[in-house]
Amino acid sequence: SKQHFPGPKPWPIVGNIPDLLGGPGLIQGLIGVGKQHGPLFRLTLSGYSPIFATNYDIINLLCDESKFEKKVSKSLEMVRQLTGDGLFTAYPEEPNWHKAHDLLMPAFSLGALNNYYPAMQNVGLQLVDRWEKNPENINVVDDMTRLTLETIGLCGFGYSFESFEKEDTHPFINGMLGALSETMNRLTRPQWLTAIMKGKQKEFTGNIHYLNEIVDNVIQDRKKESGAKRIDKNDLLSLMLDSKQLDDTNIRNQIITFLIAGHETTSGLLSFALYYLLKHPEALRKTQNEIDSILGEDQTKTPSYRELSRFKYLRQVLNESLRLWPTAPVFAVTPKEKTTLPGGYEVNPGEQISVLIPLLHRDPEVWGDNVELFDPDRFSLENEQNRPENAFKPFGNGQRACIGRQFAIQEATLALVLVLHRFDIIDHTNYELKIKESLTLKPDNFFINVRKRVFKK
Ligand code: MNH
Repeated sequence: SKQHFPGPKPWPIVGNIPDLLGGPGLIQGLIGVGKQHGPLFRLTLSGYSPIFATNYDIINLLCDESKFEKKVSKSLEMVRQLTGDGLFTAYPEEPNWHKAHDLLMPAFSLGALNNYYPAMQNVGLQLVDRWEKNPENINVVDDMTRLTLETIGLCGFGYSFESFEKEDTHPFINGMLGALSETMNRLTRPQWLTAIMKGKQKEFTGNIHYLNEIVDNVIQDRKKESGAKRIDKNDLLSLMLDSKQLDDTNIRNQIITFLIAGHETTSGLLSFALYYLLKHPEALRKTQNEIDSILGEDQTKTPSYRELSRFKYLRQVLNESLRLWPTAPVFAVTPKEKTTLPGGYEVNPGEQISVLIPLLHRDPEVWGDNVELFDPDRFSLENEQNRPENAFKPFGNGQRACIGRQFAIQEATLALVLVLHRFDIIDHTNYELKIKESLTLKPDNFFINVRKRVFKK
């Protein structure tokens, strides 16, 4: 028989919005509600009623691509105003998704990534340079964002935001963050209120026009470059232009997509990983021992592209950080046909079912009793082999999973190798983790000192 989904009782007019707000953010609000009302519940938000899933058994079913497909969720629908039919926000049936996916997948494969390695190395060295010159009170999230933004800008379309040369945030980024934060605000702000906030509307469309203009100029400039000079630019933009498969608007959408999807998530990962290493000296010691054993004591050495795969323990640290704080914490699916979920709950095609990844990653059935403990050994080869599939989903699911995952892991590995080979990290503020939400999750107000490591003779 048909069952009503459980969930906190909605208030008149405002529904469950008060259950989510008032705390540190929407996602942390959802995690709180999920712990109480999971594994499956429904909320009434402004104009829609999404379903949420929190445990392994249910999410494992939702990952079956013969029965469920990606849903462009209400929040992605908002992001679509910036990214249109770019990969991340394209509807499953949109032809441009397949076209762009087939074209770009090979460019993100492990084999192709060594193209970008020189640029990644260069940016990584700029980060450690900065820290060498200013070892005190380092704003970790800011500097990691400099790193990831430079990297995606250079590897994606040969553009430097000059993040390491300038203290101020680049206007393009301010525009992007401004537009993104307005999209997030609109999720919980009543529609009638947005409709009368003319100033906000103007700012929002102004930001979007500005982003489009900058990116369109980059595209036009590249088109004007001739033969050899252009072929020389072995980046995603040249690939898209030379293939002649995608129109200019779609290329613009892909570039803005890579900037949005590709920089905050990775800088969040790097910041959480440093946070956990700071608080777990044993894991830090193991990580540094691994780095030293591969690179030796010469701190000017950078790992070669092929050496990157040897940092196995560091990879476990990254995975364990992504387990506890998957920086893109939600993805949504919808059934292809009317389906009944465990417990007798019926869902129709088009309905949004959101996977709360941080709770999946804390399901004791998979991860044991001590799920809050940071323990990179969970990702030892043996433990990985014994874990059921679909239990670890920081990059989403199936054909709509993250196209940039290897890119991100490579970038994060290289950056942490360079940092931890050169520096010890010091918790001078006795930092207590607080999480800041935008589209993604990041440690809030997180500062460290670094000290040059000296190898004993
Ligand atoms: Mn990424 C999709 C997480 C780094 C570009 N990414 C996704 C999804 C998750 C995700 C989750 C699935 C979303 C959904 O189902 O709605 N991404 C991450 C994380 C990191 C990350 C946790 C870093 C850590 N992503 C990157 C980088 C890039 C990138 C770096 C680009 C350079 N991601 C994408 C794109 C998609 C995506 C593009 C959409 C893919 C598709 O649907 O075809």
